[in-house]
Amino acid sequence: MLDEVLTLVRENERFFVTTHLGPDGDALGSQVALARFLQKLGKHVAMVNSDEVGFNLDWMPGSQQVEVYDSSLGQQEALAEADVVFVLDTNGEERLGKLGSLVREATATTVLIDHHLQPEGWFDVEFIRDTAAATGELVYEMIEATDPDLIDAEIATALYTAIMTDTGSFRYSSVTPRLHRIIADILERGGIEPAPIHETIYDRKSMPGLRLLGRMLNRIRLRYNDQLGYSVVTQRMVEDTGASWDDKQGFVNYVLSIEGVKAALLFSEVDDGSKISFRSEADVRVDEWARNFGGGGHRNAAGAYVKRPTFEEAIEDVIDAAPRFIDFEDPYAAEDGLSAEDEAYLETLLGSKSE
Ligand SMILES: [Mn+2]
Repeated sequence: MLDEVLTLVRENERFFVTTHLGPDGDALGSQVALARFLQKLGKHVAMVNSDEVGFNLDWMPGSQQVEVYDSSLGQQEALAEADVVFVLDTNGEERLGKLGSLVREATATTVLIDHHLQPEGWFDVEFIRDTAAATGELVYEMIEATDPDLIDAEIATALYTAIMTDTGSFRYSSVTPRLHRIIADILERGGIEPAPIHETIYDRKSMPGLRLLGRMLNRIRLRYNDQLGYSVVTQRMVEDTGASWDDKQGFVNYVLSIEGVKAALLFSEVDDGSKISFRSEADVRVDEWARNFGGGGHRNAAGAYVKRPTFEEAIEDVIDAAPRFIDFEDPYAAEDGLSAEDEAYLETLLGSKSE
């Protein structure tokens, strides 16, 4: 796996690096870090994505070199002439957008570097580990195994952002002592401060985005003994607040943060149904549930696009299916029968009826 990828890096000159639609911190950070690493080895690198870099990440050094795919001749040549194509942070053709089929059919060796479950089978080489906290962790391992001195401020900033954003600022169950040692190494070698990165990512909320958050919070509903929480972002809510769809990033985590809620969903209205974010506590899995609706992801964070005639139908179908994938505790059934008090109470009711 890793050895095979490093051999490909050593023995080739032209690389094409891409990542998924709506690139998040891990996607973009991994892409920028890998590209700069390759460039420092004297390689020729093209970074091309189907989607543009969002405003919350456009500050990242190196992100300006990422091109949006527009089927220009230059981009087609970059792909056609590449020896190796790296696909980062997603393991499926569809998630690559317009580039998906082109990458899949490319003559280059396609290499998957990713931490999601169940990759599609068309990659030539895979460096994947679903227990990795972020794709950035795997990119770090590539650089570390080659020459850790190559980690400069730009690579460090990109990798720190990748790992920080994919671990909810180092608080998910994927965070280990080893990951903290990697972070320490990244900070020391890059000579960078973590605080400004946190501020830039988390303290740049727009007023319309906060208004949208307020509307979303107001619409949280609880089901299954208050152990499932869900809310919605409708097209109307986005229009009314003047927010953008990007603003709903992280919203689902507010729903999951409710005490007693072990799984949370955010339904985003689309014309033909709903896009859905699934989140769960560490010992609860949502990936099978998402997969059942044509989606996928991690154990505790997954997504799906459910097509239905109406938004409401999509919500209903997914919520109704919940007990097939999650064990909701019923506080009454969980007890060993009824308490003496309950028995006595029932007897008075039954007694009065039969009399
Ligand atoms: Mn990731």
